[in-house]
Amino acid sequence: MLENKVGMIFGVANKRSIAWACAAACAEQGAKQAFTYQSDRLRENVEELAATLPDSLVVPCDVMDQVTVDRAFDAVARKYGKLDFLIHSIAFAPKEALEGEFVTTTREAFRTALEVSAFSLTQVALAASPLMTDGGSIVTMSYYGAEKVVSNYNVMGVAKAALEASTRYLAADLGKNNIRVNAISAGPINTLSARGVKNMGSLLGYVAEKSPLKRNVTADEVGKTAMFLVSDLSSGITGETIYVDCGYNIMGI
Ligand code: 1JT
Repeated sequence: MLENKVGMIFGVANKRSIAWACAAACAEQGAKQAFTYQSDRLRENVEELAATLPDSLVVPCDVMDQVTVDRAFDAVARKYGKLDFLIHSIAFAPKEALEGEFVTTTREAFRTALEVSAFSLTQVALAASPLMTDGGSIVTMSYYGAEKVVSNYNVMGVAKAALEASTRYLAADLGKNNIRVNAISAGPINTLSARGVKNMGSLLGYVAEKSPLKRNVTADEVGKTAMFLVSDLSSGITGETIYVDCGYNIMGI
């Protein structure tokens, strides 16, 4: 399904990362992929994982530093000469911002969360578009806290709302270049990011009980949906937020 396609994956921290599940699903379909890592702390992890896939590339990229973003895309252009898809699976907010009340969010936490988690999509879409000469597909990760209040998710919910709106505006801009932009709204998954969150265990249990499928979604299921969204199977879909949450979002009382 993805033979002769080149992808760029942002957000692998370890083998449990949603970004890694997406990369594995795309690799299974024959894609070649470049991986970015945010800091030296993550370099070895990402290099080890990428080495298990054929013809991969690993490059540093911190979205807070535009120079590193430009360099990462230059490295992809040099190695592959083009880009067909991009998976954006990065978010950050200071730990204090993900507990207590939203009303106490500081200017600094707000700026950081929105810059890393939402603006970065626009940043990488702009850098990717000149390499997507044959059209392309961009996929980002959102969460239900973007549209309904989820206790403790706080400023990340605001950032994900901005991310989902950005998905629509980018889809409108880039559609003329046959570049599609979509978001996956994933149910909660126990990744490294989620690990730092208070009461994640009880949240996972609550969501599993309330969802139609009576379980939590897996990173693998999110990965398969990302593979669909970057493949030609989804050629008519852009600007959407697709739920991969075992149906949780459809439930009322
Ligand atoms: C971040 C973190 C973004 C955790 C995230 C996230 N998107 C989803 N999660 C899991 C989650 C977190 C909370 C939650 C429900 C799900 C942590 C690092 C910063 C970026 O609230 C009940 C807080």
